[in-house]
Formats: sequence, C-alpha cells, structure tokens
Amino acid sequence: MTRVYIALGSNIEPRYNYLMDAILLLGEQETITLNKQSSVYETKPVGYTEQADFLNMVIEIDTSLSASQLLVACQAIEQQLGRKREIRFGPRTVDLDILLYRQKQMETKRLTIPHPRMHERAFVLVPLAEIAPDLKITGFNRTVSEMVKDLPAADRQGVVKWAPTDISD
Ligand code: A4P
Ligand code: MG
Repeated sequence: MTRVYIALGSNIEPRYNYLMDAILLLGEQETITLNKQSSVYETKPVGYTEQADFLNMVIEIDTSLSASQLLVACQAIEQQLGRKREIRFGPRTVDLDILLYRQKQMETKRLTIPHPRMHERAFVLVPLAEIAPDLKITGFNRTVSEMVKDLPAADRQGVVKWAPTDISD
C-alpha cells in the first residue's frame, strides 16, 4: 500500500456535495483506503480569477494502485461527477489532483508528481498542513507547516475554513 495525498476542489454548486461525492466514490473502491480528510476551506480563485470561489480540501489515502492507475480512477470520478474541461484553470464541478505518491518523483506527459504547483498554493498547503503538518514535500527540505508560514499573508487570508450552513438558517 502506498500513502497518497489528493487535493479536491470545486467551484460549481453544489460545491460541497461534489467534494463529498468524490470522497465517497474514492473510498468505496477496494484498492483505496481513506485515512484522513481535512476541513473544507473556501478559497479565492488562483490563476484564472474571473470565476466563483472554490471549496478545497485534502485527503490522505492508502492505495494498491500505481500512480497512473490512480490518475485514471480520479479522472473517471471527475467524469462521473459531470466535469467538463473548457477553460484551463477554469470553473469545475470537481478537480482531483494527486499531490504526493509516497516519496515518488515522476514526470510523464500525463502525470507530474509531486503536483508541480502545490508548494506555492495556499488552497493546497493550508488543508494539507491540517492533516500532515510534519510531512516534507519531495524535493523541498521543509515541512508543510513551515511552508504555510512562508506563504504571503494575502494568500493565506484567501483560504478560510468553511462549514455547510444548516438548512434552518
Ligand atoms: N496531471 C499532471 N499531473 C497531475 C497530477 N499530479 N494530478 C495532468 C492530476 N492530474 C495531473 O488537469 C490537466 C492534466 O493534468 C490532466 O489531464 C492530467 O493528465 P485537468 O484536471 O484536466 O485540468 P485543470 O484542473 O484545469 O488543470 P490542472 O493542471 O489540474 O489545474 P490546477 O493547477 O489544478 O489549477 N483556485 C482555487 N482557489 N482552488 C482551486 O482548486 N484550481 C485551479 C486548477 C486553478 N485555481 C484554483 C483551483
Ligand atoms: Mg486537475
């Protein structure tokens, strides 16, 4: 079994349901054991900013799948949940990014691990620090919680813990 961290993001309603459905679909696979999940965070869009705020979170799993098999499984779930690829970095029902696969480093046409932009993204590092503060990202000599402290304050402020509101509100 291999320890893996996956980042989830959604910015099309119902955002929270998309995240929870993706976790259910991952967890029900025999080849995947769900270990930990972070809180859900509401985050300002990064990159292509003319789009709605995201909900983001990170999960820790153990899996018997290879990295490329896991990518196929993640993309199948994205498809199942109605993901359409229109604008790169644009709005999405659900995005599943493989952040880390044990200590593996790889770069193929389809898969780069560690995820090449994870180390600079508050919407990834803040939830990751919640479930794995002492983890070191392959290729970096600092822990995830140290990397969060090094983020620009404005980036960290764009990432706020979020909870679904009660229907009675
Ligand atoms: N790919 C390569 N490496 C990986 C990996 N480690 N995990 C390839 C998953 N996929 C990987 O991804 C494009 C291609 O990346 C895939 O075909 C796969 O072979 P995609 O999901 O089809 O398209 P995308 O999501 O638009 O691109 P990408 O590169 O995943 O975008 P990013 O960098 O994840 O940015 N702002 C906030 N606040 N929260 C967000 O979640 N997300 C993005 C998307 C932009 N801004 C955001 C957020
Ligand atoms: Mg993606």
